[in-house]
Amino acid sequence: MSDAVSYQLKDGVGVITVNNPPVNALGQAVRAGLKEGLEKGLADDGARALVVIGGGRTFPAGADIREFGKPPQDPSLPDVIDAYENSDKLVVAAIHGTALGGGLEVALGCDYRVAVKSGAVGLPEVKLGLLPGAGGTQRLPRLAGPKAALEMITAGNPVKAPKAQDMGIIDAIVGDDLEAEAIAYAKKLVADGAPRRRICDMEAKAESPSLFEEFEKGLQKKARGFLAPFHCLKAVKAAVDLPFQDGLKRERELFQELMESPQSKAQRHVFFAEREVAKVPGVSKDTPKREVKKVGIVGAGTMGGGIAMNFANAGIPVIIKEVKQEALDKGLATIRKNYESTAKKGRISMDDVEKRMSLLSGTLDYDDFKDVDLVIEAVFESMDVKQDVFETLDKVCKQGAILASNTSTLDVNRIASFTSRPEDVCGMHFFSPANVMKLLENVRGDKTSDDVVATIMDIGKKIGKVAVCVGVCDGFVGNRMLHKRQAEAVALVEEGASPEQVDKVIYDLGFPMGPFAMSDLAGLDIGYSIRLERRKAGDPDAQELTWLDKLAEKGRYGQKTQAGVYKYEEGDRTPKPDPVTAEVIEQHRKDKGITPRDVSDQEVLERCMYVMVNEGSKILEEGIAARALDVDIVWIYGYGFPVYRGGTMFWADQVGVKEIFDRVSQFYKEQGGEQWKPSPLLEQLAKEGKGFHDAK
Ligand code: 3H9
Repeated sequence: MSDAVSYQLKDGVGVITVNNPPVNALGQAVRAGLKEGLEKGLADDGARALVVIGGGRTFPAGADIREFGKPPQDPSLPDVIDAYENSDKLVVAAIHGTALGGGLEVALGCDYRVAVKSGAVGLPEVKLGLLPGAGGTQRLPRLAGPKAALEMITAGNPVKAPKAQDMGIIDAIVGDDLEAEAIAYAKKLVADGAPRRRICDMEAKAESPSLFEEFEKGLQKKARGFLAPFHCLKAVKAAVDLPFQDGLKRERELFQELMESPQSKAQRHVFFAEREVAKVPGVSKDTPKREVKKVGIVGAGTMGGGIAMNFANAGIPVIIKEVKQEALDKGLATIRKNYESTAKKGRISMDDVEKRMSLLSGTLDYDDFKDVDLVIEAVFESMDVKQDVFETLDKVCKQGAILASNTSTLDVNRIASFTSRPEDVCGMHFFSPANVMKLLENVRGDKTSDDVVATIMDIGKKIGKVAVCVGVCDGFVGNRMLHKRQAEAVALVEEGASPEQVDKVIYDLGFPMGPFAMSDLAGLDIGYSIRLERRKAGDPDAQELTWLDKLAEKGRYGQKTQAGVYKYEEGDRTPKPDPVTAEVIEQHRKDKGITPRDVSDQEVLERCMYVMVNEGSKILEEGIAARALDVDIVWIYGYGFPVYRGGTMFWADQVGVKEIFDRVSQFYKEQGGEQWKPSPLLEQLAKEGKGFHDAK
């Protein structure tokens, strides 16, 4: 037998154990081993029943995703499961860890399922742009009912064992000595003469006649743009409408369609990219990490407070420094309010609120930072203010403390130069709201030491962020690209497009909102004050007032003043077109002597998106991001880039780098501007017929 699966007779029961670390994925060797294990068990006269179990940390967590897209190798997972379902001996699946995807499908091919209390089951294929393709869409509705199956399969979230037991998926929760408990359970079933329980013999009955129609309506809102959830729905419907074997056939067809779709390729890319970003070039598993037992935060404003919550949530004590008692009290009160509102929604208990609040303390005195291991500065974006803060931190913080800035635009190398220990200084750029947004751009300065980088990447994971390591430049990866898109969006409107048109094109691509709805959300005053600073500093690109600046000058700051690019009804965040904006734009065009022209949606798409790809390419060239996948993850977790398009650079590869290079070159010829100067990397890849993800 292969090493990946072993068979042993124990106490009259044949035990088939999967051993394929880290997650017992069902690759070819495991599938072959499972089949062989079953054959051995059936041939073993001493085995009255069989148990399937995962060795190590989990029951199989699914098919081996790395095999997808390669030629299929026998035996197929559906065939293996079919063999278990039709075995002559009763089979019990013994679950611990996470029985996911194909793993749960194997368990559904067994007669009974037992699990330890901490175990979980789920069909997360939808998150990879797929559907459960080894009978999951046909067996789960028969076992748990179509409604519950629809919910589990279209959302893809795991369900803890006790809930799974309530749903009928798990037959019994057993003690932690899982193997012994499962053997005992199997023996008892045999002794009691328990019947075989093939799920394929059961019937799936829709709970209501309009179940699928109503569910689809909900999906249209929740899963806009995604293909897989709708295919999942069709497959589950087949479990109700068709006999088992026909349903399996339908499931296979739908699965194949998804497997070949660009969406699934993109979502699988995101799955691996999300894990790969944690591996920072030059930093290995052996790079030492510093211990972070206590964190100091400078600034109790919206950002500082949000950052503090992340650490308290992870059980790490935080001390927050403010200048005035009033600001400190206000900051802590806001944090409490946020926690209480989460508790009201039932997501945490009031006990949790108190536990987390007890980890937070405030101070007006930097001396209280003497014992912190990490400081994150979240004060006003001004180099002078940062200088003050970092000079002080340098004086008060202990040797070895990490000094991080949450700056989104300022030069981290300059900030480091204000201290006598630039090797301990880095950026930790959180995204607003900092307690919600998953992205963390960890900025490595020229002198930041490797162990500091290793530590902040590790801390990012501990506080539940997706941390991406980036280099120093204006706006780092995300905002640097965003600024290019924003400038292009503003220019498109100046030339003749409407803000609604630009927003619709970007929304239709799958973003949660377009550039102008986003400006209204962030506040037009923010961009306006950044441009004022730049104007003062003599930046030639910021000398003229844009039409957005003119709106801001009228006090139209966006959602917070119920008027910005759009207008907003009281208590409603839906943007509505506003004639005032149209007038401001018209006057602006007149002032500049511009005759508006028709701008096509295709031009909006190309200019807003290709300018970002060109900038992303420059970011790669300069080594600000190490790999294209880092840029992808920044855009997915920081700006809502549609997951099913795989991130900016993955999307560019799917569109075709050559096509993008040609258009970028043309825009450069027609309009000039640094933003359209083709990046040499873009040009090189276009010439070689490669994509960003082929480049090393
Ligand atoms: C499926 O089953 C299709 C079937 O319906 C039909 C077939 C016909 N394959 O996440 P971690 C790697 S689709 C290959 O850091 P954790 C992962 O890349 C599948 N590799 O650990 C990483 O590698 P590295 C449905 C996999 O403890 C390492 O394992 N199943 C797979 O934070 C550790 O992973 C899923 O979608 C895989 N299936 O979380 C489950 N899974 O160390 C996907 C993991 O080189 N997996 N790896 O970076 C997960 O959700 C999490 O990995 C899990 C553990 C919760 C299991």
